[in-house]
Amino acid sequence: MDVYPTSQWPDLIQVSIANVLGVKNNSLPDSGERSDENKSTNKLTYFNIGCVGEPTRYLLSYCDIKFDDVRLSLEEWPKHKPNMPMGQLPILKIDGKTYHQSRAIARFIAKRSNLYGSDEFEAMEIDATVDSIEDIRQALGAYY
Ligand SMILES: N[C@@H](CCC(=O)N[C@@H](CS)C(=O)NCC(=O)O)C(=O)O
Repeated sequence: MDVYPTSQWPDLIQVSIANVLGVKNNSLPDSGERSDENKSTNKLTYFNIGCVGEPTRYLLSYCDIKFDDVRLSLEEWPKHKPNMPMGQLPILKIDGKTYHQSRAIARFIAKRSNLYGSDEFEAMEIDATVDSIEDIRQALGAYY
């Protein structure tokens, strides 16, 4: 396994973003496959920050999937926390059913929108890119 020194992280982030954009250019979403999402009531609940909720907001917007963008304040969070899966956000409600874990949600949307590669190998590369970004995000979190 490659171990990248921290000095290379900005380059890695750029490569990761380029990979994601490359995937996007190779398989633009087909609006016919998104009719379910557009008809249903999708509600994404997260805090008013980017962090792990923003990729899902971005994906839903990019794929023209309508959704309610609910942003809880830190003051109202304690009353919601006990009712959340794992006591955390984000959650995505689709037709009244609650789904959680940001990357599981993002992968679901990507699969439904033909943004998850053309075969299992491309999907693995996409997974690796997402997991690398998560590794970097967690490492950077140590500084905040
Ligand atoms: N693995 C989870 C992590 C979710 C997570 O860490 N959520 C944080 C906000 S970034 C949270 O809900 N914090 C409030 C709390 O734990 O009380 C995911 O990716 O969805």
